[in-house]
Amino acid sequence: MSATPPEPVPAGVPTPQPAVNTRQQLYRDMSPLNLTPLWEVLHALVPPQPATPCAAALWRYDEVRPFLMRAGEAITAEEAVRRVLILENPALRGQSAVTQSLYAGLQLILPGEVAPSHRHTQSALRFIVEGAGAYTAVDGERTTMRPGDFIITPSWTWHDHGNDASEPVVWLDGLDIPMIRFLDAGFAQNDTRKSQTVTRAEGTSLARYGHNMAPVRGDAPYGLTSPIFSYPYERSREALHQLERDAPIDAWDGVKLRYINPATGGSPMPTMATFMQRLPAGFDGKPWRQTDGAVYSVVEGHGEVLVQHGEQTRRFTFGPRDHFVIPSWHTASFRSATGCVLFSYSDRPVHQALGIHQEERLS
Ligand code: 1HN
Repeated sequence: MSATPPEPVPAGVPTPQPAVNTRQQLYRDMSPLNLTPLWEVLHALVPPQPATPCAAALWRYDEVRPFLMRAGEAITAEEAVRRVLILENPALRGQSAVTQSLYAGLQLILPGEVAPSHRHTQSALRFIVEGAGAYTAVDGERTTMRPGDFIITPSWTWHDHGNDASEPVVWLDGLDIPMIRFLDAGFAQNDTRKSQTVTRAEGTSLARYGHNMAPVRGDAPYGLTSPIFSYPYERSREALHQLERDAPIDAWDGVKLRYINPATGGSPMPTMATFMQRLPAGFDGKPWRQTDGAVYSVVEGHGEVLVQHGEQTRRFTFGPRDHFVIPSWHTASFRSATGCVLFSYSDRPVHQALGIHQEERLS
C-alpha cells in the first residue's frame, strides 16, 4: 500500500499546525485498514448524558385515520400480512422505529378479514384504539378486542388476527423490533395455516393467571413473558378510578399503575414495560425525565404534554386515540383540565436488567 502525499495547502489559508497535518495524514493512511482514532469520537461515544437522536412527536388520530382507511382500500389484510401504518420517529425516518429501541404502528383489520398466522422472536403488544369485536389468537386461545384492552403476543408464539364483527378495528402495535435488530437475534416463520386451530376457550389464561392465583404446577408457559394474553380495560379503568377517589395523587404521574406478569411481579414482557395512568381533572403535573423513551396512546379525555430538551420545547395538546412519544432524558410534564387516561410502553425492563435505568423527578 502506498502512502498518499500530504495535500498542498491553498494560498491564503493559514498553515495548519504540523501536528494536525501529521494526524490527518495518519487518519488517511490507516483508513484502508479500517482503523480510526478514538480521540476524535470519544466525547460522542460516551456523552455526559443521553444524547438521543429521537425527537418528541405527536400523531393526531383525526389526521392519521383517513390514511388508515385509505390503506384499507389499497390492500387487504391478507395481502399485506399485517396492514399497518408505522409511526416513524421524524428524526429516524426509514428505520421503522419510534425510538432507538422500539417500534410502533397502527394496524387496521376490516370486517371479515384475517391477518395470517406467523411467529417471530420479537415480542408484541396490542393496545386497542378503535372498534370492538376483532380477535387475536395466541397459542390456541382467542381474545376478543375492546377499546383500551392491552393484549400480549409472547416471543415465538403463533399468532393471527381476525375480524368477525361489523366495524373496522384499529390497534396500536408495540414491538421490540429495533432492539432485536440491534442484537441480530430475530427469527420468523409463516404458518402453513391461515388461522390457527382454537384449542382453548376464550378467557382460559385470564382465569388461570388473572385472579391473584396461579396453577399449582407449571406457571411460566411463555418463559419470561406473562401467561395472561389480555388485560381488559374494564379492570384497569376501575382500579385507576378508585385510586383517584381514595388515594393520594402523585404530583408527577397522577394515578399510574404498571401492568405485571403475575408469575414474577415484573413487566409483562422481558423487553417492554406497560403502564396506564389517570390524570385527574385540573392536574398540573411536575416535570420528570427518565432514560427509557416511552410511547403513549390516549385512551380517554384531553390534556397536554410539555416536552423540553436542550433549547427545544414542544407542547402537544392531545385527545382520545392520539399517540405521542417522549424520548429518553427529555423533560416532560402533563396537564389536564378535564382529566384523561393514558396508556404507555417503554423499554424500561432492559434498562433495569442492565442496571442503567435512571429517573429524575424535578420540581
Ligand atoms: C407483526 O407480527 C404484527 O402480528 C404487527 O400483528 C406488526 C411489525 C413487524 C413485524 C411483525 C402482528 C409487525 C409484526
